[in-house]
Amino acid sequence: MQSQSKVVDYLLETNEFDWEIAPGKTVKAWGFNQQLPGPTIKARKGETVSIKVKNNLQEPTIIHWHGIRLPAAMDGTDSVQRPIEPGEEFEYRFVVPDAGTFWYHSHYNETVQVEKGMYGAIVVEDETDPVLDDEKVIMIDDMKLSASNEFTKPSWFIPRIVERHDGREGDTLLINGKENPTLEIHGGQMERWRFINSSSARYFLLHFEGRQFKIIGTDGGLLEAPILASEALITPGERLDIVVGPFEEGETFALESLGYNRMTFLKAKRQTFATVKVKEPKPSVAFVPDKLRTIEQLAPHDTPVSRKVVLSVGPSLKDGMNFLVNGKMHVNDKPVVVGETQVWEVSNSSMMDHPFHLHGFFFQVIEENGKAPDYLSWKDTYNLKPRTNIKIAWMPDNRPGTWMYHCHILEHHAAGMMANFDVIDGSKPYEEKPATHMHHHH
Ligand SMILES: [Cu+2]
Repeated sequence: MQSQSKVVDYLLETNEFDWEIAPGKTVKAWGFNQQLPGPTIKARKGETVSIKVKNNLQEPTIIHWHGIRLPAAMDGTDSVQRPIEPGEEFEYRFVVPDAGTFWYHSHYNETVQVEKGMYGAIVVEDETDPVLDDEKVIMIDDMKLSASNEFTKPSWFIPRIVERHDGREGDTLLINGKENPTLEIHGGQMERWRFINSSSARYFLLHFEGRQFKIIGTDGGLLEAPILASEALITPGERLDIVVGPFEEGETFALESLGYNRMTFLKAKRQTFATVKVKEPKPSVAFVPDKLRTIEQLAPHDTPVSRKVVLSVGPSLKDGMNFLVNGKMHVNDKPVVVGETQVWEVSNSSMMDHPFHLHGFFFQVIEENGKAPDYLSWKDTYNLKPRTNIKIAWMPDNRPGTWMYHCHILEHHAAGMMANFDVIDGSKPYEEKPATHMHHHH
């Protein structure tokens, strides 16, 4: 048993640095400790993590710990802290209460900072994890680069509204910061692969040229039972833990994304992100049980709805299109009370997909378009197809403060599809906040 009081220390220094994404192809990345992705933060469930962030960029930053159920003050948004100015240091300190795959990324000027590489993985382990022969963290990203490998923003109206509408997608496809890397696995062995979609807007429809794998976990840790699949959608912000193998020595196949139509102007096609090579065989100790854990349902699917959240788009003369929550941009939503189960209906009335992300809490999807889901899971990011509505249940536990939800297509978030709300202690008086402050960094 690990001690509950153990503290795991990290120092993350943000910098601009040269990063070679392929032989002879170097970008001016922004990131942590001159690595892309940044260092993987590793801890065991229940440990305390102390992460000092030293900002060596020429502009402020804030770091968000996506999926960690931490205190509001540590969430890393400009609603709960002052930005970390150039030259400043800020210590994030929190307990990691859940095992699973999480990630950290800039939450300030994020359409620029995340695109340039300001992200990394967080892996929290527990003794109840299934035993595999090895594991890999696989961070999916893409970059939109000019012919001279520079990050540029479209300046003309039409390309600008395409990027605002679709989100920023690029032709430079990255796995762990590299173009078409080789992933190796021993013949006869089984590994846990922890996928994290850290791209601005790319929908990743995982496929291994038809080979089957087992899905064992989602955003909030293990499922109740493994699910056999040959493809799985991972939208921006989401995580998916799978078990791959065993394969035969000498096998080579693509880690690819099938085309997923999310109703963008630019259409997605089938693309290879990495190549998997199977090396000489080794004995296996892997064991994936049929029962991984129990997930209690938070609320029956016919529970009355306590709040409606409508994601939509509206016209904008200046920008072509605005992205809205309940008809407005950058919203302050009503508070929720500690200990009161929330059942929200989240609907997408637009004609494109949006991955809905709730900060700081996991939810269960208890209904989608009127039907109970096939299986329960803990989620913090869930994709809504056009004209779809979901019912989610979640519990605001005793972590009062200001939180937020937003679309995880970063350009949609920046264009208004976000809301702040408070979690409040019901025994104390609540003071309404003044009108929303805007979060624009142009
Ligand atoms: Cu969106």
